[in-house]
Amino acid sequence: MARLLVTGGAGFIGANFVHYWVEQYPDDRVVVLDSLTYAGNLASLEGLTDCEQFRFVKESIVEKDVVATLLREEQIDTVVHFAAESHVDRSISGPADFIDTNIVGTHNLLQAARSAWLDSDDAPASHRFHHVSTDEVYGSLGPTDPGFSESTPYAPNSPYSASKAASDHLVRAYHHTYGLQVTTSNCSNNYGPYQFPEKLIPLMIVNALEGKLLPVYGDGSNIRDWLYVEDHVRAIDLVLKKGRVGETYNIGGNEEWANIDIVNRICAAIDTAFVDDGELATRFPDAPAAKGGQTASLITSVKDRPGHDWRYAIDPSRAQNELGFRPQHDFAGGLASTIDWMLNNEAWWRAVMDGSYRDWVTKHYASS
Ligand code: NAD
Ligand code: TDX
Repeated sequence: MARLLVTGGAGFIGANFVHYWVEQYPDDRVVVLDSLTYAGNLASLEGLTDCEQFRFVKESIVEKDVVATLLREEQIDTVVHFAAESHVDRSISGPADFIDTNIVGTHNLLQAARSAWLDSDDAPASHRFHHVSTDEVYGSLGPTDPGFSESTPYAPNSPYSASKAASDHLVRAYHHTYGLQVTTSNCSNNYGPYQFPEKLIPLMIVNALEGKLLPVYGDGSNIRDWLYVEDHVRAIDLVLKKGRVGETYNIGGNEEWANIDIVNRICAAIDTAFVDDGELATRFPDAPAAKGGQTASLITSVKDRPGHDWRYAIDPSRAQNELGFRPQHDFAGGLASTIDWMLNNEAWWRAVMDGSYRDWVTKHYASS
């Protein structure tokens, strides 16, 4: 039986990880530590908060003492570290929070883990610190460059990716210097249920349903390698179970798509959904598809993101060969599931976007 501390477990990937873990490993203890920024939602952990193996703690990883106390009190032997400021555009308009959470927060966790696991008489017999990172630390690729491998030099271009790169280096240093048992995964762009509608795919879906413009940065030719979130979560499980301590693993979907192609696919899928289900026109009367129009009419080219990386792609060889990891969802299937999920979970995205779930959080977790 493992005792996990999952930081950022109320965010997009963290929440998917927690749902997966509780179902797969019902005997494990799962403690979520999340400060519930705009991106963290208890609504994403629905059904778990009453579950005995699960505990939610609303605190920040920047609070050193909180983390140290929690590791000891809960006898944590495994940290899975998702908590981060994660949106590139926000890092451009306000980098300071990214430095605090992604760098200082990660360092606090490492310090607390070192103290509880390496410098304590009642340390668990074995431990693991798994750090969830991104392919953006490697910078940008040209059209014919090979995908990022674990030995590709770091070249972060945004304040977000620079802060993640710094955290990766700290994790590595705590292994080499102190012997902390760490692993790191650097993953490509995720999509799927519970993703906050500021990232490309959920934003385009929500805007299409509400008849708002679909803002495509620049000429829309930028390419990302897309992975359905459930596959990322399985990959982390494999790293925890089979990964070599001290190593990093690049995780990708082998699904490279240009932004404009993704937006066009979303538009076409929404047009079809409105034809198939007459009720959608009543639920979303402002959507062009509700009036027999084309969702693609909303696509608008807007000013490019400063320093916009052109292409990301992953060389998945190590994860394939060492962990046996293969994505189970292709992009067509994953995108269709994501659109279905958004259509069936309107209450979730409306609540997280207008912040109304926060009243409930304040009442229940004010003093945790
Ligand atoms: P997210 O923004 O959806 O969620 C982040 C979570 O962290 C939120 O619940 C937020 O409340 C919490 N958080 C933020 N600051 C905190 C703090 N100081 N203390 C405690 N909790 C805090 O992010 P995500 O997309 O789920 O990403 C999770 C991790 O995966 C991040 O580390 C990110 O860098 C990495 N990653 C994301 C992607 C992607 O495509 N989304 C791809 C690769 C790697
Ligand atoms: O409105 C938009 N229009 C647009 O053209 C938005 C929000 C994005 N884009 C473009 C920018 C990117 O080329 O779409 C692409 C994807 O953008 P994001 O969803 O913001 O993701 P990205 O910048 O690629 O970073 C994501 O993947 C790696 C996550 O946000 C990071 O947390 C993760 O590490």
